[in-house]
Amino acid sequence: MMRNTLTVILAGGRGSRLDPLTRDRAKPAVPIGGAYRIIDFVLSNCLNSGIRRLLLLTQYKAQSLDRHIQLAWSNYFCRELGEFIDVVPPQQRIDDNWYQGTADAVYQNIYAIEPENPEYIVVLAGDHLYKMNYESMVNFHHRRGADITVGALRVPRSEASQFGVMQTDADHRMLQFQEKPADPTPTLDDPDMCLASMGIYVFSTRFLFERLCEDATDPDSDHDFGKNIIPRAIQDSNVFAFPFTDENRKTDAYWRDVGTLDAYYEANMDLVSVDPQLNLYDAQWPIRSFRPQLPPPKFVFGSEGRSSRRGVAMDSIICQGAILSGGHVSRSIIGANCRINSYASVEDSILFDDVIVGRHARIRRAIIDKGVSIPPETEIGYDPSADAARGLTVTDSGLVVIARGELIRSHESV
Ligand code: ADQ
Ligand code: ADP
Repeated sequence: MMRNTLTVILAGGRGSRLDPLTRDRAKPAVPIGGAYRIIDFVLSNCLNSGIRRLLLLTQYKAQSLDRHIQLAWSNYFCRELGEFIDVVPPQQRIDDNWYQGTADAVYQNIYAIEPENPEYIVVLAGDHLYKMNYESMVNFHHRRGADITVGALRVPRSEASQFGVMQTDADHRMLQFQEKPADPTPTLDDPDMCLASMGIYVFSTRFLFERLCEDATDPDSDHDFGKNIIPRAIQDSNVFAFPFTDENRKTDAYWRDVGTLDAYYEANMDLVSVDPQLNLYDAQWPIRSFRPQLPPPKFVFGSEGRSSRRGVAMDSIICQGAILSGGHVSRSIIGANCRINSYASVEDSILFDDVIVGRHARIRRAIIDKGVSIPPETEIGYDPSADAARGLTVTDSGLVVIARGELIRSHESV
């Protein structure tokens, strides 16, 4: 079945709610879990599901993403066997517009899909965290003779307004679909839960092409799957919802759209927790990424005068090339090549690559972007209003974010 399938990954969203992490890079390229980028989860799902033909549609600040795909992913696909992962920026082949909505992004690439002649097209988003076997969803689509199948999971009704919300019959046929409704309709069996669209779809190719061409000439359309294509298809076509469950536990499975800084932070903290919902150490479902040639992480005594202190890390992920020389790290992610110097402490934080934490610096509940240097004695995250006063990003929950290139001065020198 997967041989007859081509996959399109939408990786063009702006991710503005993740600012400043998305100031220089697209959301799918934002680092996560120390050694990964957000897009690695969806691409690992593709590889683990047997998907061999992939188009990745980019649009916004794609340089970092593009480089990551070349380094980490292109080697897995053999063009001579008809396999590929192609990164496609908007090429204005059809008109002078960039991609307008998600449906338009696929429409503008019909010319690249058509010669491949796939029976099914899987459309995915490049910025979700989950583990899913897409083959089960394509099989479900095929067995029901569907035109469209939408990935679905149950979410609390209080959160449902940010999603497409569906009603289905007992055979999962979709009866109703509302894109981001203010007053979402709950499921029949639980008034506190709704069935939400994961924004991932399987289409029968001929059906999709017909609908995209029709939609392209509609001046009233936003050219969006959730707003236009799906609601219209329900009226006259076979549209189904594929329930995404944890196949081992038969429960709702882990899925996150890490749209905000707080959601992004929580997803990282899950990865370092003792019993994570998203397990990176699952040999049955490997999550792959680019592995730079770096020495292993090192933990050493740091010293000052006649005293010394162990470099220690607990409940943390420490990446290649990092050196903890007398610094203490707990419940944190330490990126590649970081340095945590003597008497420094890092708690509940995420450090991207190449961050230097000076002696006696103390960091709590912070996200620190690539290459930032924290001077000795500095405190970050202990007094969020002082952090905001020095121009750092501070979220409502008091999480401090330091952007790339931001110069940090210690409190004393503010
Ligand atoms: P949204 O989350 O609002 O809703 P949307 O902004 O449409 O998602 O983006 C979907 C995906 O496409 C994202 O991965 C984004 O990066 C990418 N994208 C957006 N615009 C693009 C463009 N012009 N070109 C290329 N890529 C683009 C959707 C559905 C909802 C569903 C949620 C689940 O519409 O019904 O509930 O996803 O997250
Ligand atoms: P990543 O941090 O995601 O690994 P890169 O280091 O490749 O990505 O940088 C992504 C983009 O940001 C590149 O276009 C690069 O030129 C730009 N960039 C790098 N460093 C800075 C900086 N200090 N300020 C602004 N832009 C930068």
